[in-house]
Amino acid sequence: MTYPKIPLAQSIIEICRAKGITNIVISPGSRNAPLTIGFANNPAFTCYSIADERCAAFFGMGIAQQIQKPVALVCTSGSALLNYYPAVAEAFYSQVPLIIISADRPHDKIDIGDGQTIRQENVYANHILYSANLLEEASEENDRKINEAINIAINKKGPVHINAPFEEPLYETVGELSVEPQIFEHGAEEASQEDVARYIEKWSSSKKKLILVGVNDPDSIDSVIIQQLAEDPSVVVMTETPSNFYHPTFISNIDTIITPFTHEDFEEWRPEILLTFGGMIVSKRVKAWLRKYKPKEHWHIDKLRAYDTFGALTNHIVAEPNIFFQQILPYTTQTESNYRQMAQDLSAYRKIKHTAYLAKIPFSDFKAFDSILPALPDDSQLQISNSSAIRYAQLFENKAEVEVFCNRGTSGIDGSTSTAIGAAVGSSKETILITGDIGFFYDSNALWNNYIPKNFKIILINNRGGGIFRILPGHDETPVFNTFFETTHNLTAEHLAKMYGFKYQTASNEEELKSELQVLMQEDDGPKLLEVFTPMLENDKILLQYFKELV
Ligand SMILES: Cc1ncc(C[n+]2csc(CCOP(=O)(O)OP(=O)(O)O)c2C)c(N)n1
Repeated sequence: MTYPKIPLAQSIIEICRAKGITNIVISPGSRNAPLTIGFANNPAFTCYSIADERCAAFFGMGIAQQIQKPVALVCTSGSALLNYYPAVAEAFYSQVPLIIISADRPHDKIDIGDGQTIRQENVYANHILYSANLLEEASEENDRKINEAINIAINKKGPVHINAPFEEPLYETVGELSVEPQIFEHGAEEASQEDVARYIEKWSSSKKKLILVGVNDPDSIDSVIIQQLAEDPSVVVMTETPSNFYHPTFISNIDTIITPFTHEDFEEWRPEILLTFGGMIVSKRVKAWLRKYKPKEHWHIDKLRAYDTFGALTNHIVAEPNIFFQQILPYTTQTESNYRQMAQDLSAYRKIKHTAYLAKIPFSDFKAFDSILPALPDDSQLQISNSSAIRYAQLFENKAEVEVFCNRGTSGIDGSTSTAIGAAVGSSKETILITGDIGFFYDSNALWNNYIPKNFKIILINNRGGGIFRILPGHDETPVFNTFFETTHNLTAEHLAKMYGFKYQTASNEEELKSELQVLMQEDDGPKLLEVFTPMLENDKILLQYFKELV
């Protein structure tokens, strides 16, 4: 076997191997040569080469999101590791394990005028779970820090940083390891003793319980629990599109239901207990409602963190949601209530209005989603970019068989395509990305990637700018709006598709979209991109009128 000669590089690689890290995304550079040579020559690892570090990091995050295990990112010194930062922040807030390994110059070479040299230690200080600032010589102290970083990434699900200084020569190799790094296990964490009896009593006696589920992994809750929640007349379950939490009685189009609410409606729907789990909440309207009409109690279930999203947090239940439900639901009793019925009735009413409205509107962003979502193949994976794509998707009842993911940690538009490609690589499922045009062109380097599976597909909704800004209050049709908010353009993806080997299709009306979707979903020998052109000046009006016609 070929190993790097530098002992510290050997230690990092061996500890990664011992901890079961197998996916390594490497960006080119010289300072990281000892790591690159070591990882790439070792059959224990699958290595990916991605030049643009911003894309590399989101790509790695997409793999980690799917395999639920840390992915390591390896880059050179200087600004290279700063380009990881958007994905580091996203992984931090969306609890995805990432191990960032940056090569550095030795301490005495920093700030003396050398090139590609910056102050790398603790560079992600505000959004990292642990920073291992290593010293140049291999040592037990270094081993401890490397172990600690990887253990934390695994157990606390998030990004960690290992900064490794290497001195030249960097490319020398040896046939035998010169170190035997120590492997430390993570200390067992005290299981928290929740006040189960109190939860059971409160749950049984409350007549209005609202469960709100944000970004959540598929198949994380037992079907028996889902059924029990669905059958309880005092429980209303509201789910967001990336919650992957389905039952026909659950409300999956929150904004459609609550946007037309009056003060009296909000009061009537105000829960006694609000129970939340999963990550960030997309719906601004549900946040505004519950911040103003606060529940008496807000319980958030999460093994690691609880944000006080509604200014009403009373309990952080430190557990896996499934375990918590298993602990309390069998011991609760149902209480008489019309809460769920009220929700069901309104939901049925809104459905009629929703369908009637869609039947009469012209082709637009909104109408496009009505064709796209039902066309997704069962058992596929949907990745959605930020901005209005995720918000439109939330207005529809999505297929239970389709898993949905969106980078809601920081809601950036900067890495949706890279994440989607990583997720396609990390999962065996057919992956479809729905993206807006600004997000797509922003992250077009994502397509500069040799690992794109042939069943990867992009549906690009091109409304010639950031359509979201037309929907937000404050829109005023001025040159300043067009230039600095919407960033209006006439770009298309045709040449990018050609350059990166994607089959390119277009659609500009409903009929074309429906037939092009069929072509898109057919098996093929390479990835495909369907660009859907929608009317920039009509989209916002059509959406805003929708909310008016729901009552
Ligand atoms: C990295 C980053 N920069 C800026 C923003 C602010 N932002 C939110 S949406 C948006 C425009 C997105 O436009 P597009 O992708 O075309 O989607 P559309 O709104 O048209 O659906 C911008 C710039 C952001 N979320 N992330």
